[in-house]
Amino acid sequence: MSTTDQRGSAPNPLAFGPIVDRHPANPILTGAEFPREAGIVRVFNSGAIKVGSKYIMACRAENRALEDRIWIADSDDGIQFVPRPAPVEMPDDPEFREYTAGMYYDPRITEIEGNYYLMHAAHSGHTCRLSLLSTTDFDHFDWLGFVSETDNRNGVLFPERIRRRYARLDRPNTGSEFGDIWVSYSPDLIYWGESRCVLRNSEVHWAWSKIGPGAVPIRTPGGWLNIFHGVRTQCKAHYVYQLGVCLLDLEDPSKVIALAKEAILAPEETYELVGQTPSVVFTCGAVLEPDQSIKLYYGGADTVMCLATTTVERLLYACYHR
Ligand code: M1P
Repeated sequence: MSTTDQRGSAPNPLAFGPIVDRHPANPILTGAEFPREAGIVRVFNSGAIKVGSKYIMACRAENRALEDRIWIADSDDGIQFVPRPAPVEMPDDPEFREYTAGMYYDPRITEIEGNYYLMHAAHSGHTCRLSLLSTTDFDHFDWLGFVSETDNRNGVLFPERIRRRYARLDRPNTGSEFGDIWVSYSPDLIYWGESRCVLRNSEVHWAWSKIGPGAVPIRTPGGWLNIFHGVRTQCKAHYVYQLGVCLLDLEDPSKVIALAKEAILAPEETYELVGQTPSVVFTCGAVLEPDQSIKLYYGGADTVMCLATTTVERLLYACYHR
């Protein structure tokens, strides 16, 4: 793919235009659309998947007490989502209750071999670890347990086994590895190891504070497209969250094949700049359509849910040329 056509005249639009387009209906979902009695005031950082012809969103829905709910919303077109009457019933397990005290968030939905898994952050005081739910119907959910030590966040499962093992990306929060994206493997989704660093935040020049995995990786013939978030501290004053993309080796995702130099989405619209946390775009889900277009769902300012569209071709172009 070059920046000009074969005659060397017309510029390639991929070289200059946006890599993703915001949907004109943004924000596509707000707290006001949830049942009033639930007191939901924000919805953001929600996972999404397409099942048959329907779209399912696992919302991070938050009330004024900063209690999060994982709340399923349904859509026929991937744009207008309708929250169900009640949130997902979380595990009635003392270990889960005591650890999280109502703070579980940023669910990513991955389908693997006919089962749907929601990997999410579980918060306790100042630490956070990964937890895993499974479902076959999005009505009943089983809790498989905590699946990381503290302190880890932004876990996302690959949609297929890699070299016969389950694989995930995540982001250790503490220690010398703080702020980098890692890959780990598991024989059973519970016990994880063989961890390797994939991408260091120091390699992403617009995200010098930290980075983290975002949407479920998208398989392409040339590698896994990994849409991630990257954070910089602006004027020592506040964080700015943007989205980036890289391409990972299909058989060994610790190898980065290509990394876009530019962010693909930066907070610029009011609903991304103003809200509970200013200047945040943060993704937990993307849907690949049969025509290779992609619906990229993202939270705006930790307050509302938004949609952007792109294509596999545009993301690959960004990885190699932007
Ligand atoms: O407030 C911005 C984001 O902060 C955290 O991101 P990270 O995991 O990179 O530290 C998360 O709490 C995320 O939900 C939130 O949007």
